[in-house]
Amino acid sequence: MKFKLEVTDPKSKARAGMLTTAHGEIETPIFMPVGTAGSVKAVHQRELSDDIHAQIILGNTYHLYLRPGLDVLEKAGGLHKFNGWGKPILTDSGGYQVFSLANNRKLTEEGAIFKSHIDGSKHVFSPEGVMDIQRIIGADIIMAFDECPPYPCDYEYARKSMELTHRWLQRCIDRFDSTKGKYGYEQTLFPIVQGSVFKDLRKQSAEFVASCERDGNAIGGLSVGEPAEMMYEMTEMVTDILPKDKPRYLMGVGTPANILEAIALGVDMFDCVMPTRNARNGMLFTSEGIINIRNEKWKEDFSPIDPYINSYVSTFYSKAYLRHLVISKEILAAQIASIHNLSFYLWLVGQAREQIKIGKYADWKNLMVEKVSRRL
Ligand code: PRF
Repeated sequence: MKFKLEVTDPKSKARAGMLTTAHGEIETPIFMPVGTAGSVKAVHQRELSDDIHAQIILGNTYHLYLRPGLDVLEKAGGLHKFNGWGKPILTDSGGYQVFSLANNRKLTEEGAIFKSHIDGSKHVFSPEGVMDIQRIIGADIIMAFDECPPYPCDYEYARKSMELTHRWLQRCIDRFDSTKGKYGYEQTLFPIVQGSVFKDLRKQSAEFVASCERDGNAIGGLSVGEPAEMMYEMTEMVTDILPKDKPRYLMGVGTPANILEAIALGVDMFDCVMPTRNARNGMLFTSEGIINIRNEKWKEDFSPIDPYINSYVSTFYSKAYLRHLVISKEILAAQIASIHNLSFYLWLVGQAREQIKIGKYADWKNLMVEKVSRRL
């Protein structure tokens, strides 16, 4: 995998770059729609590429391993062939999902033991196992197996957890580097920085991750309930240490404002369930601010959802019609709202990239954060 850093903003740490994978190029900064079980909820593949202009999507090891399972995925020729998404895919390693979804989970030096949230069956995830699974899924970018400590957590817990994540990372690297992809194309492994909200741990973790010299690096353990200012402070400490010539991925972040702020701190890649999950509850992100479409206020507002977003649904459907669909619990509501919100997120990072390229990101960001955070 290749990363070309194209431009750095003069008044912030924002960067524009180009990531090249076996399944195509990714312009950074980028937002990656979450396709947990191999599908971005309520959105089909042609909408993802042609309407939303997604360049890479996410899958989850935990979900895909449990269902449809590795036999099916391997027989299909990997996830790209199985779901028909021919562009890049990144998979999260499963540790985070085991802790948020599985039952009876237990952590040991070896890995995580858990019971499936689907049928209660017992499973073990180890760093080695999770590398093998992601090889079979066939993601272009695979994530190291880590522990994301809860917030708040005490210093000793965070330190021990970080040290375990580092030992697991070494095991991930050893396994990954001694195996090959199943389908003849290159895959790459991103390590994950942890350390909770403790500065010395974050520094230590970022230095360890940087020393692994992988193609890209991730920042985990943030956006787990800590104040936004703390998240930004930790992010900046870490981006100051991670190599400049490799992409940085801030996992599970966030609101439009969070993304714009983190781009200013030197982050290149993001994923979050927020645009799709909140869409299904009637929350819309627009270039003018945030809308709760269930609100009476939109009942007779026949203006487009967002005239500035160049996806078909954003300009074709009115707020009043979408409100009617949401209130009536029509399936189409989830589809339109999800496509719109994802189109907005991709538009936002695309605008950010343009502003970085003309050297005006910092000032634009300050205006835009205010705008996209407004409640309409
Ligand atoms: N680790 C992994 N996946 C994640 C996180 C993490 O810390 C987060 C934290 N925001 C989201 N997804 N592996």
